[in-house]
Amino acid sequence: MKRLVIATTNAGKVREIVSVLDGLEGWRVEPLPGGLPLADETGSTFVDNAVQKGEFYSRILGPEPWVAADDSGLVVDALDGRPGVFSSRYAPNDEARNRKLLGELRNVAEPNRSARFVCALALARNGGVVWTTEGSVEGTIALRREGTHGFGYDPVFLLPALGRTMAELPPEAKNRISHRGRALAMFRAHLESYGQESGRG
Ligand code: ITT
Repeated sequence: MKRLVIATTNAGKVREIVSVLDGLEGWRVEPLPGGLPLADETGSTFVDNAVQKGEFYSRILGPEPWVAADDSGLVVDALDGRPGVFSSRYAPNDEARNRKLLGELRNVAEPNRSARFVCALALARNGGVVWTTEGSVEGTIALRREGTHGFGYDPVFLLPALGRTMAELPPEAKNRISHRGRALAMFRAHLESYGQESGRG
């Protein structure tokens, strides 16, 4: 069995990643051990930051386990792409982040509230990234928070085709259409090919 450590400190991400990678043949999926330092996130793209996290945690965890790192966030067109790679640093917690976002968009009319979630994933081992992928999903910023599922900006991210926010979708439905779900589908397929190879450790 190969070990895959999910290198994120975000419990919402862990739930989604574990649920999509569940039952992956040849792999044992594990959370990040507690008490580790936090990786720097100084890149200007989601992929850059996922690579930084992957390199950092796979160096700390040593040569054996594989490491999956996730950098993700919300890109709002009316804010010239903000909060983008600064999504987690936009305000101190989810509630404050959503309040600040709705405040910044107070005077922005519905046709101009377009946005997307982006998720970059990096697969790393022994300090080096071996593969990356990215997924995204288009939506708009709702006028108010709706829904209790998910995490982060989900209550304010409206999926126009469904007429619901991401937080109104049950977890399986979010995983089918979300930025992370899309990136994870490719990630899972990639891991399946590694899992079938024998003798690669
Ligand atoms: P790690 O770096 O340890 O993975 P983090 O939460 O700091 O944890 P990021 O730097 O990638 O992760 O920040 C992502 C931000 O974007 C964070 O504020 C999330 O709440 C938000 N975000 C990411 N994916 C999301 C999703 O599926 N739904 C809602 N918000 C999301």
